[in-house]
Amino acid sequence: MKNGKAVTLVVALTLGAGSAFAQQKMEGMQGMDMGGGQGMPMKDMPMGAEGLTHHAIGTVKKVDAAKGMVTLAHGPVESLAWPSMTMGFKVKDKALLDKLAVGRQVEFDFVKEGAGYVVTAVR
Ligand SMILES: [Cu+2]
Repeated sequence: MKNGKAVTLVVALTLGAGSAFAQQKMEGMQGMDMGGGQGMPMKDMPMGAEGLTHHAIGTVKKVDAAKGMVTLAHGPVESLAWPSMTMGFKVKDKALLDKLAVGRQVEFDFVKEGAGYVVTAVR
């Protein structure tokens, strides 16, 4: 009987300690998951990049006022490690189209938005 009680006590203690340990371990793992969440900036990176404003100089090639799109032959963009290229941008505000006459060379700011890039300012 005495031995039986002792065993039960030991088992209880062990279980208690075990569950406490398991809980700590789980908390540790949650902490690690949060760390993984910090590693997640991999996933969030596009979002982070989305906040960045990039600058470029380009020549207006085409304007689609109805769609609020402009095609620009732009120079290298250091912040994106882009070479020169011709590509389409959306304009954030159609009023910007006033400054985007075909053939004009412009200095412009743009941001990543979803899968595309949006011109936010034109100088
Ligand atoms: Cu480009």
